[in-house]
Amino acid sequence: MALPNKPLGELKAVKDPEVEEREVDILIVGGGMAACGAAFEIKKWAADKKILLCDKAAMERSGAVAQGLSAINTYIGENTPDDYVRMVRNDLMGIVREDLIFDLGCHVDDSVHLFEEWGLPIWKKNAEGKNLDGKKGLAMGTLKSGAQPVRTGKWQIMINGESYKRVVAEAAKKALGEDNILERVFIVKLLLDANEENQIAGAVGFSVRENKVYIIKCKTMMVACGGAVNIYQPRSVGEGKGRAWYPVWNSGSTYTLCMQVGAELSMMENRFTPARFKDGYGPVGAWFLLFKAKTLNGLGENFAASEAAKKELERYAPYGTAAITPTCLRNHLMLFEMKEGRGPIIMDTVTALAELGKTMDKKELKHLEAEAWEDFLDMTCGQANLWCAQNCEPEKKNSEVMPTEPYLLGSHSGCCGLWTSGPDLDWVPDAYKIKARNGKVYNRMTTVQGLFTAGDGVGCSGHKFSSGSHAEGRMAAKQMARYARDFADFTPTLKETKEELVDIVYKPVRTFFEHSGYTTAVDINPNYIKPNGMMYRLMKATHEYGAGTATFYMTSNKCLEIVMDLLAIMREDCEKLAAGDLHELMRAWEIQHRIWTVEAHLRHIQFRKETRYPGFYYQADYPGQDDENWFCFTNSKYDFANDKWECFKRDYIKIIP
Ligand code: SFD
Ligand code: AMP
Repeated sequence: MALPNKPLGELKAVKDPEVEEREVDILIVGGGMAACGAAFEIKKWAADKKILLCDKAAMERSGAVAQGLSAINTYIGENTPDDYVRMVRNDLMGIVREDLIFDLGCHVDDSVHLFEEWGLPIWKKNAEGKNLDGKKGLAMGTLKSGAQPVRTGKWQIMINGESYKRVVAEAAKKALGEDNILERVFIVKLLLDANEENQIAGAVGFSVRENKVYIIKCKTMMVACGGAVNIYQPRSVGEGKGRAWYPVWNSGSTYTLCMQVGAELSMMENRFTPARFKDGYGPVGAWFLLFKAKTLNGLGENFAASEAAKKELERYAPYGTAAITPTCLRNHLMLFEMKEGRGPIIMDTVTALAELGKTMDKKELKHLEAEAWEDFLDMTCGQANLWCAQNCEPEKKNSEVMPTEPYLLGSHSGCCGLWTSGPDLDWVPDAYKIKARNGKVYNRMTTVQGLFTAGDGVGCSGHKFSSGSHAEGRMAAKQMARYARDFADFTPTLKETKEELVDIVYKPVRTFFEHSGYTTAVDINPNYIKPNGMMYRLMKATHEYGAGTATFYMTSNKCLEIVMDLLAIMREDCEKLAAGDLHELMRAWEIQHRIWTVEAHLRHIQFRKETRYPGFYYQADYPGQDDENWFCFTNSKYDFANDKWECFKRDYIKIIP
């Protein structure tokens, strides 16, 4: 007999799970910032409708904000939505959906005001211009009542955000009601309607805490499962394995779930490889913006201010020469230095803190140092641990910065995702509006009828961050309520039988039971592959051929051809995935979602014959930007029935001058 898969701790899977069938009007998949926004908003517009939210984890600590955050990166405040569009457009090298960005810019602050009302401490400026954090900030009143936030950059404000997600989840749960929420339920697949073409009708998933499959029918649905992490070999290996910057548990479900039912993807070639504190993945924003730190090359030079950097940036005008250098080009400059042998890149924390300290008394200086630690303790505590482990006091010792492995996301400084409808307003071009079969336009609906998304799911926009994702979830919720009302007569009907769906979801468990007795080592078996093994296969392939860190983010036609071949074989072999417990069953589905997502990413890179985002990735056969042929959106659609991908262009339309 083979040894049990995991001797302790995990819940063993059984061959025949219990099945629970539900029918609701509105289904929200995910429990992160966008889904919490939707959960908070929806009852106000659909009090009479049945609503259900499914999160694979526990909402208080799920998704990207699980560890908390130390800043809210999108707060419009004294700025204008037009200017917000210009900032996002420049950062994303020109090709963005200005309708979506403007629309978000008009609503995002309301979410921030709610966060404060719910108890999130937001730093304030006092009359002398000093920073007041924590409860002290409250003395100045709320943002809504006119108090001034502590701006780091033009758009970002500081918070004491260790419990940010708890605060937001609590409000979401209260508004929606615990009875309407299923936590620890992983959604595996979306289901189309049997009668209405291209209409969403439900989803199937399973509990990771009991042997139970959920089959949920709905009239309309939002998928907001965040971005994709661990699709490339992470820089953290060995004892550091498990650390990443973006949330390790977000596995591209948003993109895979939607593309598998035929939803159109957009700008999937775009990725985010953020510069982060090396090995701990600590974000750099507060250091650059709040502490005014500079990065130095290995020779101690402020390379970003050099003539060589200026020349390099001029190649990417007007973006490269704008007042704020786009995120990908900031990376590009770092990589330039490293490739020339002038690495590593160092964040000069010592000088930055010393400079700020010049105008401070002893107590204020201590507080400043505490803030430097709190920045990480609030959102990336592993980085603070690493500083401790390496005897690093940032006022005495500088730290290295390094671009990470690639992540796919649509809410931070990236813009991949689904092609969705813009708002039904007269200034929005028709090409940006998606009509349902009743002829009406539903904001944030994908090209599948009744299927909505938000946050990391909405492509071509970016720079929404936590606040914008929440606001976008609320916007989508309102539209779903409208859809559920407009299609009140629609009864979702599934194509698949209950048995067929259980067979799909529990296939890895059944494969395991059928074959695990064949060998003594449970992970090694000629009849199956474990998700862990598949994960290594995926990471090796993307790392080496798909513009991973192994090649300084460089790929080529030939490399893409090879990785496509490898992905096709992986997809074939996924039929033989085996899972002995419920955690492993989740891993089996996560890896499949990852493989599909990264395939879409690489197909888009293959299609776009230019290098639009130097610093994020390079296509060696097409270096440089080709505005004449590629100043457009690249979209794709997967035809599940015939296993065919189609990649095509859609026009970019400038709305804001
Ligand atoms: O410092 C399934 N982000 C930052 N935003 C800010 O406003 N300020 C910051 O300071 C930011 N920084 C930052 C950020 C993120 C991280 C990880 C760090 C630092 C370390 C970005 C925001 O957090 C991000 O933009 C939003 O959270 C995106 O919201 P959303 O809703 O699109 O994704 P989510 O919150 O990750 O939630 C995803 C949910 O889906 C669930 N899920 N549920 C069911 N079935 C499945 N198959 C599922 N797959 C996933 C998840 O459990 C989760 O609930 S800084 O770097 O700039
Ligand atoms: P990060 O910590 O890198 O995720 O950045 C947080 C916020 O600060 C985002 O809005 C970034 O766009 C912005 N940011 C980070 N670094 C810089 C920089 N060097 N210049 C301007 N903005 C930055």
